[in-house]
Amino acid sequence: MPRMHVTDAASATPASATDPRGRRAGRGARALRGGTALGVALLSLLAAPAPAVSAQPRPTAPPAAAAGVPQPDLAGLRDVLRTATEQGAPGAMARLDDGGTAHWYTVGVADRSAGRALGAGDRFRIGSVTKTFSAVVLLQLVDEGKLSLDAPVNRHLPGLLPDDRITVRHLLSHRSGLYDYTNDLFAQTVSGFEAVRTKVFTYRQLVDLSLRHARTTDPGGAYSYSNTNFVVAGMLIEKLTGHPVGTEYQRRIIEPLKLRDTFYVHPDTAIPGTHARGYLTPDAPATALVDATRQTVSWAQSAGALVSSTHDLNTFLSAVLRGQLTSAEGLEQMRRWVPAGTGQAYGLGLRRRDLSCGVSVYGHTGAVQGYYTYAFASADGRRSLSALANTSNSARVHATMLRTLDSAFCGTGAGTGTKARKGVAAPHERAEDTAPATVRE
Ligand code: REY
Repeated sequence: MPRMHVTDAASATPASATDPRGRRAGRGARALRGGTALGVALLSLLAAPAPAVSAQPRPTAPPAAAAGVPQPDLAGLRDVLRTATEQGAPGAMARLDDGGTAHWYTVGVADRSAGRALGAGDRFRIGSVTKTFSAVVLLQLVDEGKLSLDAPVNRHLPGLLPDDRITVRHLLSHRSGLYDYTNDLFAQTVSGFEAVRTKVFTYRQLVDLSLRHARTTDPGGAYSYSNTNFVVAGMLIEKLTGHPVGTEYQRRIIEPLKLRDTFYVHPDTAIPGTHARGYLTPDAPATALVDATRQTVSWAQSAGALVSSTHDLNTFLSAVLRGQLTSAEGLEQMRRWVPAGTGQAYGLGLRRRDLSCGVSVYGHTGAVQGYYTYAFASADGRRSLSALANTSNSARVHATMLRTLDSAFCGTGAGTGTKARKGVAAPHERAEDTAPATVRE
């Protein structure tokens, strides 16, 4: 169990608050040590307004609370994280940004061997939230007149796909019918992971793995989540810009938004700076967690290999939804929805979740070995919630972590407090943002 460490800076002012990314601690921070077995850190401060975007300046409205969204249930949010650690996650954390006010909570450990408590500024692997970054880059290329959403992919990548009718829009909305090769790679969780941990794939090798299988739909048919789509998206980015995807994330998103914790290090296996280690849950019950921190994530690349932090993810999603990274038309395209399971829809690299209280939130989840990531914002981008559990392949932890959204956007009305249900995810939730066959029951 993590050592007890509670920090409460709820009344801190900007000048005195502790920044979770490691800036100075001030007089507002109050450290309490005591007798419970569980570590909980709570910090809350008035944060600076979102940074202006330098590459594509857009008018930035002053911070204001999200419109039409109930007050968050902060105690419920903390309880959800605590539950995730009780269910086997070594650590869990969340950061909520609401119209200029930030709250963050961490529970448990970043490193089981060292016993280091999870820090609110710790970096982690964000898995498929990377897809939203890739979609934004492609929508910027559309804005620049270099790409049309309804153009056949093969126009830019001649002969790559077996059907000329597959368009860029089909890729970004998971309606290409391209089979998800990760079904095959990770049918066996731990051995599958170890087989690719240090591998470096070319994009084409990943596409070839997919094309061994029949397609799942005709082009433009029903939504079927597939990493293959966003591998092809990465190929498009590289073909159209002449640069590696990492360069384009950097110059189009990371630098303009001043995201100091966001990195595309593929094929390096290390996460730069202070980070949470990731612990993969094996399929066999009562087996030891596997430290999966070091890996190339080459099996995902532009579909899932970015590293980030809760701070940066909130900044990013808020910027996406406020139209700071694309034209208004580009954002509108991202928010053209296709059905994607009960209470969910998918746009272009963006998921909509319709919560029990009637509020819809927009973002993505991510699952790479050792890391479950959740990054969503209100329609106006004014409230954003990013959360991490440093484990994966656990349907229970995933179901619990999804409840961070109810706490953050539905408030106490959602029944997310200590008495809330601790069930498993519904089938459509289990299949979210991962290859259907890689989902653990
Ligand atoms: C890959 C398997 C899931 C994860 C996937 N991830 O498609 C994308 C994402 C990039 O972020 C692995 N599960 C786990 C298994 C199950 O191996 N047999 O949970 O770590 O959504």
